[in-house]
Amino acid sequence: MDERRTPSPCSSRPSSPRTPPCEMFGPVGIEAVLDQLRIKAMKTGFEFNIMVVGQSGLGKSTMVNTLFKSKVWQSPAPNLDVPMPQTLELHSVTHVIEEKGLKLKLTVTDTPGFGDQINNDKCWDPILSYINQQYEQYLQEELLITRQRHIPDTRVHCCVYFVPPTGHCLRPLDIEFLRRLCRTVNVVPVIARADSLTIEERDAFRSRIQQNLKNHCIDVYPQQCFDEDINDRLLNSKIREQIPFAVVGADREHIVNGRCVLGRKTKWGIIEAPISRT
Ligand SMILES: Nc1nc2c(ncn2[C@@H]2O[C@H](COP(=O)(O)OP(=O)(O)OP(=O)(O)O)[C@@H](O)[C@H]2O)c(=O)[nH]1
Ligand SMILES: [Mg+2]
Repeated sequence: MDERRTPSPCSSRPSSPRTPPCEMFGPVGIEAVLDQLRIKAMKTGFEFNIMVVGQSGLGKSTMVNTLFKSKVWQSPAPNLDVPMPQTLELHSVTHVIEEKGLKLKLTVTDTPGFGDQINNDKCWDPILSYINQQYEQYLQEELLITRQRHIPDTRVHCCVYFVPPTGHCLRPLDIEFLRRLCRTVNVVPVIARADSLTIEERDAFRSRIQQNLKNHCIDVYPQQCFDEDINDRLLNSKIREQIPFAVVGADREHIVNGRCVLGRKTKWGIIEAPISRT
């Protein structure tokens, strides 16, 4: 049988130097969607905004430097041994991180510590109003008829809440703060300056905090709505067991066995920041 095929529109059209031939676009079908999404996500990149909140002196600014292995916040004279200055106003720093072709625009918002006033009533107001302001700004942009193709996202995606390492339980101020914060944003509570607790103290403190969170209906991240399937449920329940995470911040490097490590020097040795250096 003489099998004559109708030439496809692509093959009949002479390909101009600007239009790539059809095969360059790859397969067209449902199975290509994942690849197309991946290519688009690689091109656009991601935005991630973190905020650190907690009482003054708990190591918020230091932790930001530890997490990103860089001086996101600089001391005024980095070469002299000057300690990190107290954070006096809410401010953000943005870095674009690129790894294996994937771009991440990371914004870290440091906040002044609260809780050192005689009257700490409404000390959450400046932080909550900042978070709500970012939602409002984004919404207003989205509502415009001629909106931008890419709306800059300054909404806080994750708020790390520093709990003081008292070893007892959550203080009434933390409970009040967390109750309000959790209604507005994803909260990840952490036990600050965890090097001041022994392992047993830390574990007992963690279970008391978990109980406090439950009793006061404080819904921290990952909330139940993230348990979409059995795998998510398993992973999230493992995370929930570890919450609040114990953290130790350090922004100095030490020489250990000829190796330069970022860590906190204590009487008993150096606690190394567990993220591998790249
Ligand atoms: N022992 C111990 N000290 C820490 C830790 N993290 C930070 N510090 C020290 O605590 C002091 C205060 O740290 P900062 O990072 O400025 O604390 P902050 O929470 O940003 O303080 P404010 O800006 O006042 O809110 C500094 O001397 C840090 O070196 C930690 O994990 N353990
Ligand atoms: Mg600070």
